[in-house]
Amino acid sequence: MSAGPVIVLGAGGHAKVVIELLRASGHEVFGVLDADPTPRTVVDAPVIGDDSRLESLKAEGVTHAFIAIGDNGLRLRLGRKAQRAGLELVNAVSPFARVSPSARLGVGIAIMAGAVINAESDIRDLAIINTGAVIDHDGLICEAAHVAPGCALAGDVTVGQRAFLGVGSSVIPGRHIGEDAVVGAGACVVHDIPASALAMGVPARVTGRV
Ligand code: JB2
Repeated sequence: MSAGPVIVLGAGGHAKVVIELLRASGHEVFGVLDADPTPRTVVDAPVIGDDSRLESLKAEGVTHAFIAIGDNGLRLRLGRKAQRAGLELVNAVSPFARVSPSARLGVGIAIMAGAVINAESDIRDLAIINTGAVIDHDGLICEAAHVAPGCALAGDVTVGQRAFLGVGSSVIPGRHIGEDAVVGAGACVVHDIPASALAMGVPARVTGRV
């Protein structure tokens, strides 16, 4: 399914994965904008400038954008900026992810290979469901949250806006992760985690604020 030419923001590691996902779904990647506009390629896509190009891209026939930046706050801000410039945010969903037909997806979302999103889950704008992560039924992943590779979220888990769940972490059913919270790699969340908390370990304990 092709939605028209896509501009990708960000030229780092995340962008490499995203560009390959977009191509695998039939999208044409027009080019990449990065804070460092030095001409180069990212998995063969050319860096064509920085964000000052955003406003003029519609006139060049670009219709869609994808924000391929891991920083959750920045991704959310740039996503809204691209929308204000008249670009639609496209989703980058691996053909090897399994997304339930009853799941709801926002826009600007990355869902990597091996991810599983089960029934009636709600994945909001600009979230990342990374490689091999599992969101069981009725999950709510809020705007610009990032569920890192290999995470396992049981049913009814909520992840707040811009929160980050580190690689291989897990969450028992029904727990809430507050907005902007960070859960360390391999942690096991058995209690709710407050907003902006840093939580680590098994079971996860709040060790500070981010
Ligand atoms: O305001 C900006 C901006 N700020 C930084 N606009 C644009 N268009 N680009 C910006 N950047 C660029 O984002 C930097 O110049 C850099 O090229 C890129 C970030 O690359 P980096 O490799 O540091 O991180 P990443 O966001 O691609 O990947 C992180 O998040 C992923 C989800 C890493 O932690 C990865 O390991 C992770 N898989």
